[in-house]
Amino acid sequence: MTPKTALITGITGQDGAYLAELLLAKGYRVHGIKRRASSFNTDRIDHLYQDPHEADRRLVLHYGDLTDSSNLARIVGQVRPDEVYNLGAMSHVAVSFETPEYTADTDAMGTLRLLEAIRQHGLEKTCRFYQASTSELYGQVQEVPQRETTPFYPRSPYAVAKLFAYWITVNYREAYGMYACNGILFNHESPRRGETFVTRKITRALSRIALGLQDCLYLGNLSALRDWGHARDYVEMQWLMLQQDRPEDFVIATGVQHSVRQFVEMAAAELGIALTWVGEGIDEAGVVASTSRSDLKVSEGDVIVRVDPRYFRPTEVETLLGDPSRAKEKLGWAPRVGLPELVREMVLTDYQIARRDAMVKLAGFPAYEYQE
Ligand code: NDP
Ligand code: GDR
Repeated sequence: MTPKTALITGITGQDGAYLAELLLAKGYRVHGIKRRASSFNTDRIDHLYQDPHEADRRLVLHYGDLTDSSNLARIVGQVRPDEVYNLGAMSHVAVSFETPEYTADTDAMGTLRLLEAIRQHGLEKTCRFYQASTSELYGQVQEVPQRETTPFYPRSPYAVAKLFAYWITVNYREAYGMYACNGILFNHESPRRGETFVTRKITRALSRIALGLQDCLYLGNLSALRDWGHARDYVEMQWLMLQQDRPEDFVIATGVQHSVRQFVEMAAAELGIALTWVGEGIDEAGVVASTSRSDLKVSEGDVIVRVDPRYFRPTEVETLLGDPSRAKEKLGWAPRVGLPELVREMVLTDYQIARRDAMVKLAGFPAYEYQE
């Protein structure tokens, strides 16, 4: 049987890397679109890299961008994929308030450009299309928990752009009979998560604080509630959604909710740091930390977490909780990893990275300091 060919936009991102691994393991030929950057930006997929001079490569990267329709059309025409996974996006909600027009161009128009490229090459009846939709569509929530039928109320330029992408995917399904579907994914994290999303920011910073590389972690809204799952689990569902008899949209979530504050506590506990919260209010919240572990440097009485209003969003999504019943029933899908294991895996990885940085510093070399 001829192996299937997949095209992934956003292959250099968290989900793209896990999905590429999964598809390669299933025998697919995988093509990915990467952006030109002034530095290497393929860290997450370097372990999958195959030299361009190798014959019969199964992973091929193409330079491209979702803002460039001729580029997308050319790649789709060359690759003639059986499946397209549109994971590429300006995916940071807070940053979308800073770059709203670019976000709309990439996340909304980019999706349309990709769908049109498929149609332009006459592939609309053969190529299956997955759109990375998001729980951010629910924004100001209208129903708890959120399911496929819950009305949308987006609260950021990112979410509004993704709303267009959601509906244009539905429209191409209805107008042209395309196998096109939306995965409405709730937050999913991993050691590969970008460093400025709150979970990774927390596990990275607390690990660095524990090793004396950083003094304090500054956060925004500690009360925000999210339904956090593991990215590796969620990409499996992205693939499953394209293997059904007919295209449908699915909510993917764990059905369990925690606050940002609880995430901080869980990560600190993994590191052996005891926290005493001092102040509940938005501006006074802080954390006094102490540790029972002699190998950690945090000392009793250190304030290691503070709230900084610069991380508040002009309009916030306070609470998200998904109902994955439909995915469980129809796709036979259930998340395997719960939050405690996820936090443990992220802390373990970030602690190793921080240890390496501490050794580099000890040897007199400049250590990586960047925080946001
Ligand atoms: P990441 O931010 O880790 O990855 C985004 C990817 O998109 C990167 O490969 C990035 O490239 C690429 N990209 C950004 N802008 C463009 C552009 N203009 N043209 C082409 N590619 C571009 O996101 P995740 O992997 O976490 O998420 C994958 C998708 O799922 C995104 O669409 C996101 O919005 C959506 N989503 C994510 C959820 C989550 O919790 N992770 C939940 C719900 C939806 P580069 O590496 O060069 O920056
Ligand atoms: P989110 O993820 O906005 O849900 O979007 P993020 O981790 O950025 O924020 C989650 C919640 O934590 C609060 N928060 C902070 N967030 C960040 N980034 N930095 C902070 O310092 C901080 N302090 C508190 C936020 O206000 C928010 O309430 C993610 C992205 O992956 C989207 O692409 C995806 O669509 C959604 O998840 C589902």
